[in-house]
Amino acid sequence: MSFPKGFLWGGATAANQYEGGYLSGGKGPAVADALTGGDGRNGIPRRFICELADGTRKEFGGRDEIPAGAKAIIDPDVYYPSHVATDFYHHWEEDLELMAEMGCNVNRLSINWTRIFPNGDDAEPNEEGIQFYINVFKKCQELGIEPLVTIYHFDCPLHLANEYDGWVSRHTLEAFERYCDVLFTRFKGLVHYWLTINEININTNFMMNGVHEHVSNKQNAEQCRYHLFLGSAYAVKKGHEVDPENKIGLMIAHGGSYPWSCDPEDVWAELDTAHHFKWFYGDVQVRGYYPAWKVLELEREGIEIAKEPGDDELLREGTVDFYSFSYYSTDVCAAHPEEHGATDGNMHRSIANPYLKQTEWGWTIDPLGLRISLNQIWDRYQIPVMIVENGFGAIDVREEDGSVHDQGRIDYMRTHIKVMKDTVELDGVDLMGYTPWGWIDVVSAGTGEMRKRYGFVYVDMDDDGNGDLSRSRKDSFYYMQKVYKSNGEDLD
Ligand code: BGP
Repeated sequence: MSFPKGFLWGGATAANQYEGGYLSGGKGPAVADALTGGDGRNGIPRRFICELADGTRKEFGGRDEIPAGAKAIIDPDVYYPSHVATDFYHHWEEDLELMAEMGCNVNRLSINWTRIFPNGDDAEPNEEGIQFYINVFKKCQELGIEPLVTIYHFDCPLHLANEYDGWVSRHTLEAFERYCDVLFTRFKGLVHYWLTINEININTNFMMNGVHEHVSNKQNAEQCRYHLFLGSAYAVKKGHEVDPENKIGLMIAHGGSYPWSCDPEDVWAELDTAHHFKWFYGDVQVRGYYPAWKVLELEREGIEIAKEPGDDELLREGTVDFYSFSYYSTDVCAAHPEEHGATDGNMHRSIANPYLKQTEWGWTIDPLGLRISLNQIWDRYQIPVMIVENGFGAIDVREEDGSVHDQGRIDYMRTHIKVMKDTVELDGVDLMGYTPWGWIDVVSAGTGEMRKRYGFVYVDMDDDGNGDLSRSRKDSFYYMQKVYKSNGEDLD
C-alpha cells in the first residue's frame, strides 16, 4: 500500500481567478478586480490604472512599485478578466458535480474577502455572500467532498489597498481578524480544513497585498510580512478556539532550488536564497518566532517593526497544524547569476536549468524536485505536508466534438504523482493530500491570460472575454479520474 486510506485527492482554485460575479450579491472590489490581462509569453504584464496623488492617471505593471498615495481605479471601458473569470458564481453546482465525477474528496477553494465584507472593514458582514458559500459547502457535503478553504488568496479589498496601504497597516490586520471571526463561526461544521494566507512568501506588492512602495521602502515590505504572520497566527488560534476539529495550515510557494555548482559560493547562494524565499516563512509559522538570522538582518538594516503587546504570544500560539505548498518548478541559484541565462517561474525569474525542460511559459518541469522538496520540508518540520498546487500551464485546443487532447498535461501529472508515491512509500513522508492547481480552467494569476490553462475541465472563455463558459472534459479529466478512483495506484 502506498497512499493511505482517506488520502485527500482533489483540485485547487482561487476566487479571484475563478469565481467572477464581480459586484454581484453585494460583493465589493478587490485589488485583483483592478488588474487587466497581460501576455506572459510576449512579456506584456498585467496592469493597474492608477490615479496619482496629483490627480493625473498612470498605468503600472502589476508587480511594479506603486507610488505612495496612488489609487487603483476600475475603468468601465477596460476589460478585467476577474470580473467574469470562469464564473463559478453561476456554475457552482455543475462544477462541484464534475469534481465528484472526477473522484475528488477535497476541494481547495478560496473565499473572496470582499464578498463577506465589501470594503474589507464594514461594520456588518454581507449575508448574501455568506449564504453563497454556505450553499457551496452544503453541496460539497452532499457529494462527499471536504472543502479546503483558503482564507486569503491574492484579494486584498481595494478600499484597504487604496486608503490604508493594504497589509502595511494594522487596520487591515484588524479587519482581517474580524473577517476570520465570521468565517470560523458561520462555516463551523461545514469546513474542517483551512489554509491561512496563500503563498505568504511572495506577497509584499500592491497586486497581492495592496502595498505601495514595496521595493524602495523596505520598512513597508517587512511590516506587511509581519502583519501577514500575525493574521495567519490569529486565524489558527481563532479557528482552533471555535472548533477544535479544525485543521489549519500555512501555504508557501515552495520553489525547490539547486546550487549552480559545487563551488561553496554557489552552495551558499542557494542556502541564502532558500532562507529568504521560503524557510523564513515556514519557520515563523511552524515554530512561532523569527529565526535568528532574520532578527540580525533587520537590526543591520535599521528596520524596526512596529509591534503591539501580545504579538509575540500570538505568533507562538498560532502555529499551524500542517504545511502546505505550491510546487510547479525549481530554480537554480548562483553566486554570479548574471553569468547564466534566465528563465521564468512562479511569480519570479531564475537561472535556466540545463538538465530540465520547460513549459511554453518557461517554467521548468522537475518531478524529482518534488520528492526532494517533500523530504526537505518533512525533515525540517515533522508535521503533515500537503501539496495544494501543482500543474501544467499550456495552450489547449478544443476540437469540434468538444474533446481536448492534452497528453502533455497527463504526462506531467503522471510523473509528479509517481514521485509522490515514492515519497510516501520509500521515504515515509506524512503526505496528507494533493490538490492540483486549476483543476478547471481559470484566469492566470501571473499573466491574466485564459490561454494559459491548467484544467482537467476546459472552459470556453478567451483572453478578451469571448466564450459561452460551457465546460468540457479534457483527456486529463479521465486520467485523473482513474488515478483518484484507484487511490493513486493506477498511474499508467
Ligand atoms: C500560484 C497561485 C495561483 C496560480 C498559480 C499558477 O502562484 O497561488 O493563484 O495562479 O500560481 O500561476 P499562473 O496563474 O501565473 O500560471
